[in-house]
Amino acid sequence: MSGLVAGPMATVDLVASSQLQQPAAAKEEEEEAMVAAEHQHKGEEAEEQLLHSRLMKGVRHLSDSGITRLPDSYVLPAPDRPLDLAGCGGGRVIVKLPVVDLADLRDPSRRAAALGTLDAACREYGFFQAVNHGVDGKTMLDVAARFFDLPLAERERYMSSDVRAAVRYGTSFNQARDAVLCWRDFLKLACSPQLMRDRHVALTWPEEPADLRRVASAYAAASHQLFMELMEAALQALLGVVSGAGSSSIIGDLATAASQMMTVNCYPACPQPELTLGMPAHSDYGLFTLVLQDKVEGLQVMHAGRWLTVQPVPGSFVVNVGDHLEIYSNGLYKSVLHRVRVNSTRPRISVASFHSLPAERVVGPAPELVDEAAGKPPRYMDTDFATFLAYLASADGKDKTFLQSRMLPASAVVAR
Ligand SMILES: O=C(O)CCC(=O)C(=O)O
Repeated sequence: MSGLVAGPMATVDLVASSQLQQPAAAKEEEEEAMVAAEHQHKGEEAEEQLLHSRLMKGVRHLSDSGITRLPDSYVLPAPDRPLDLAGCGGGRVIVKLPVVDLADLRDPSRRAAALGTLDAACREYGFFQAVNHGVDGKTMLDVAARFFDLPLAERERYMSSDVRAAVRYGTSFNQARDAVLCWRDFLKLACSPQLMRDRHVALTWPEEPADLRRVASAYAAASHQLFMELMEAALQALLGVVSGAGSSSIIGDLATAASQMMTVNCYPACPQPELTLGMPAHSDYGLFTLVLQDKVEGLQVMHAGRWLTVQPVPGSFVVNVGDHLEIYSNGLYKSVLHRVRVNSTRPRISVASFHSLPAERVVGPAPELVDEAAGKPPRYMDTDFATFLAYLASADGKDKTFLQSRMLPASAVVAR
């Protein structure tokens, strides 16, 4: 017992006596240790800030700097990595999506068959490829690539954290909030037809390359036209209404006002592509998204529990159903999770155009598709952009939970 007590007491005594014997030296040592710890802390903080500001410059900058190892901030937890063999990441299964030929849709004698293809694709995959559309995607992809080739100082001029800005350059998915960063830089251009009628909006877009404003403006107008054509086709297939006739058609509303946003994506070559993603799994918010991709594959869609890699078809658009169209179709059309993989050798460029109703518009299931007595209850709550923003503020926004959050309880039980 005494031995147990004696130890600590003796220690205290020793410390006390050494303090008495060398008070100045001990204090100095202690101060030095504190200063050193503070320096180390400040050094670590400064290093962290330096790393953070370096990462916020984006992945093109990192890739150009010749890194050979992926910085930790981009390394996904094992189950989220693209080659999660235990889950559904698995091997590289290439899919050739159903093809909707606009030449057929525009030909009255072949329209019915093309409508059937579009309808089946939206129900089964939530995705299709649109060909023979007449939109000049090549020039748009070319100017997009040249934008990302500009020096960082030029690109950085358009960096903004304001998600509503008419022009916004950034990196990752949501760089201010992402726990793990994505291997992507982007340029977002607000380009709804109403904004485009006000020619000033394009004047806020990047000055370089010199042809960007002209090319992107023409492209925005052409993709809006194509979107309207595809929406008319979808409504005809779903409801049997032609060219906006019928009480619940939203074509008339869209012709008056629509929301449209263009995102130009750059996925540079990545030193360790197996550890990260260009874009995490997500679904899109609007009605239809039109994606133009270059020759490099990377887009993957979730189908029957597996990730399928979309085979790039030069000149085509990859079109996907968004959350609004799933809600409007009362679940008949699927807004499907998709993500982007990167690779170690070939940079990839894509341009995604997001189309929907204006932000203030409420979207709910089309009345024609709801009939409680016939066993077709509404499967989703009405929703608007404010609800979506509230959801984004409350969740991490990377998963499909927004759509799930709008499902009515009965349908949540039978949810995919
Ligand atoms: O880069 C791609 O192919 C897809 C882009 C995408 O999913 C998006 O911008 O939301």
